[in-house]
Amino acid sequence: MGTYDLSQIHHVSRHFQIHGDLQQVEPCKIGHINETYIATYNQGGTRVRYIHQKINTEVFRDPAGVMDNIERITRHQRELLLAAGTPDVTRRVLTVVPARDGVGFHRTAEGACWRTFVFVENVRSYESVTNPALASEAGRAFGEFQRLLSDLPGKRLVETIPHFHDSRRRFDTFQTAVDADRFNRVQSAGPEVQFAVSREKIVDVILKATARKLIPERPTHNDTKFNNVMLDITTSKAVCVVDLDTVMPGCALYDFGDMVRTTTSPTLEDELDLSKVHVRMPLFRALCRGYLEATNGMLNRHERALIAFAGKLLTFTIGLRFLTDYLSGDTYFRVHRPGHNLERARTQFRLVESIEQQEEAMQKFADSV
Ligand code: GN1
Ligand code: MG
Repeated sequence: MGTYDLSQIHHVSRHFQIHGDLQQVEPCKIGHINETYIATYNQGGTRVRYIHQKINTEVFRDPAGVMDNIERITRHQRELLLAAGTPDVTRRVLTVVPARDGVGFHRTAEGACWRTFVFVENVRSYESVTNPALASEAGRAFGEFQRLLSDLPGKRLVETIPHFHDSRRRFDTFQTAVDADRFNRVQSAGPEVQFAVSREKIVDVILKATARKLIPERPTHNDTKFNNVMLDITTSKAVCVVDLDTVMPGCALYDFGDMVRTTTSPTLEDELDLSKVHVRMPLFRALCRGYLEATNGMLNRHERALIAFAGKLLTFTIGLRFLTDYLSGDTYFRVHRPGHNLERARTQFRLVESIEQQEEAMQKFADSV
């Protein structure tokens, strides 16, 4: 990010249906893909804030499809919450602020795509989880998110990144990057490459169950990192879920798996001290209970039987993506230092090992909820 241009944001902001004077802009550094800014406006003497976000169109090649999905799902969730009499609905679901021409995003003369959301006040996110109550909130938030989409009317959602969680493809892309070794980095990633190759067989398990229709397709979030849950600053209760670009047809287990990856270890995803990286069972239990209670019987028995496995698979697959990006010259995930993607991969793989050690106990707990 680094280079942001206030006058550019001023210019962009004028294209949205906002009735106020822009006073201040702050870049928000969370997230590896899009550029996000928090903008403060004076609206009739009151301070109001909005999010302006530049969509990474290298990653999201169909921004109109992305925004169409987001407008549909947020509208549906808002209607359900309103019908249930839920208070504070503009904090519970993101609100898209359309461009002046009524479209969900604005394309600049240079081709950049920007969108705007109402800023949700008095919330914060965390990069890691410190106690079971927070893990439970994560499970509840994403579980409820999935449940509120289970009866989404209308056509199938757009696949905003085709094959996003296709672990077989992710593995094959990794293999191709190893074989090509365009950046001469395979040698520096010996143990990680070895690790990935030795786990190849896990990549087909959920895909096979899906192909056999044992596991259904559902509208899912697909990027259920803990920092995508906004928690109330005062109560620490989950308020809403953000980062909706990858909401599309998917598998509930992938969402759960990414929650395991990002809530059960005390560490960040790029922790260097691998001795600290491990699954804390009390956090897993809290997460799992929160999620299963919020989805409220929605999952079938095949999905439920793969709860712990999903944690392992997702952690492995994200590790594989970091490793592949390292081997391919760091073009996808934003890096903050040389070797960053390799470090991230190493941390994910350490967590995979920890899940392997506790997988049986994790699944046993899931079966008991
Ligand atoms: C990316 O941008 P961010 O941090 O929300 C990535 C996820 C990864 C995650 C790893 C569209 O998400 O799939 O799990 O990094 N999003 C995309 O931290 O690729
Ligand atoms: Mg994301």
